Amino acid sequence: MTKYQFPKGFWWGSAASGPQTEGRLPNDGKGDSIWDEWFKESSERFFNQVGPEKTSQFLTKYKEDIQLMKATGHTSYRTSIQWSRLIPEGTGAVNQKAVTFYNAVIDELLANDIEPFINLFHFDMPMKLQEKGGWLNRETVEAYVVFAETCFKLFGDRVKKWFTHNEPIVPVEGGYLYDFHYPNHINMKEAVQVGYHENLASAMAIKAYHELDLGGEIGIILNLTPSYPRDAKNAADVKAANYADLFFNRSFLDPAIKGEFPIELVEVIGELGMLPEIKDEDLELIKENTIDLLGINYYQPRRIKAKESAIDHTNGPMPDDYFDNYEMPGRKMNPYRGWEIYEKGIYDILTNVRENYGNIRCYISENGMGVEGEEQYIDEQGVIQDDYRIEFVKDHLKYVFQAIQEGSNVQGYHMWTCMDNWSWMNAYKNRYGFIAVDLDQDGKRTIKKSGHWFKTVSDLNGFED
Ligand code: BGP
Repeated sequence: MTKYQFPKGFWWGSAASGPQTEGRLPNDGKGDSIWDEWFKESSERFFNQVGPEKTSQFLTKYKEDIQLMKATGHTSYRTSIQWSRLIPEGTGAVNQKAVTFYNAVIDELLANDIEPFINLFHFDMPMKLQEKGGWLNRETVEAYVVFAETCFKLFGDRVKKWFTHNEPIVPVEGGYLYDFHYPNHINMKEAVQVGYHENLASAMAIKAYHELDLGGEIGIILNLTPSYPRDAKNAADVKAANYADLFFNRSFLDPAIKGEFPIELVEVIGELGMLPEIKDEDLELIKENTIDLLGINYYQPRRIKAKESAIDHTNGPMPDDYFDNYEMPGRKMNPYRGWEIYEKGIYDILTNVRENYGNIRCYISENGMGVEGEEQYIDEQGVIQDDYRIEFVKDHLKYVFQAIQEGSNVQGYHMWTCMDNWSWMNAYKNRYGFIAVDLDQDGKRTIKKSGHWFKTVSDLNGFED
């Protein structure tokens, strides 16, 4: 027994996504997603102008990579099926090369006792659908359900953990509010419609999955960012934090688990005259098709104070009209990513899910630390001595452990990420992996100290201090 001994069968692994790892090959049949298009249009917006085709070559190196997963103690691994690889136009013909590839990955994982967790949408809208409005257009919802069903039918005999979306609030924020995803609009009314359609698409995919009766589970992966008021005794700060929680967490958490949008959120959007277009039967469908399993991504807390700065009317209403972000003095930072490190946040999320969301089965689906310039920590054996990452994971796992002691229904921990991968606009700036990828040596892989450490944690199902 170790000091922090996790429940038997706890899932140890990591998460990644198709668009961030696979890469492209000539004649692989993949269609463009918004990332391929955006890079073509504006490569200067990507760190060192490295684009999505230069990802970690999982497409060709998956066998080697799965051996490395084994060597780093993985019992499970999450990736996503790229919609634009499987159905290049977004609707219509299925790309048989993609079917062969995903089948091979799934079979290889299972042959190595690593359970595949498969996500369906990881920010990667097929360009053909984006041209018609992407998530703004209800036809995309219908197309997504066909994509989801195609995946369930092709791979559902072996894949027993499915997720409808990864961080669905992020395409809302990035694409329609804060300009870090294509199509780079800043328009809250559109943001609301996009978020609504993602919620609806999720419920419809859940319905389709359950109807197929394939004997697995389906859920959603949410980045739950706890909103802490500057001063818990200051009513205006608390109110502001509540708004941030409604906009960025509960907009997906409530419908996913309770089947309903929070009334306060509906009220505030209604006051703005921005309620989405819905069809009569939608809300009942959302009500009846909730998740089996919740994935929780946690990186950083959100610190909030009452609105003090002037409201910026340039782009019409914005969520930020209701709160200001607060830079807490003395906060611990990851300077590379500019994110606060607050380990207890993971415990607060798990407690919230336990107390207010029926203690639904859940797991930590992402947590991690992106660091720039890790080459400086390479020792004589060529291994990156990333003790800071080990500390980071340990300190979070201790809080996961505490939540379990208090009754949280948390089933596992997945690190972001397995091997260094392409982080959207940040490309390869910050490295997150248990395994280093050397882009100058054809993507050569080397397990970092943290990867070796994680193997011992998985083997012992826990760790000492
Ligand atoms: C999450 C995403 C991942 C991953 C990670 C790291 O929000 O689900 O795709 O990229 O964050 O963040 P970043 O890549 O922005 O540094």
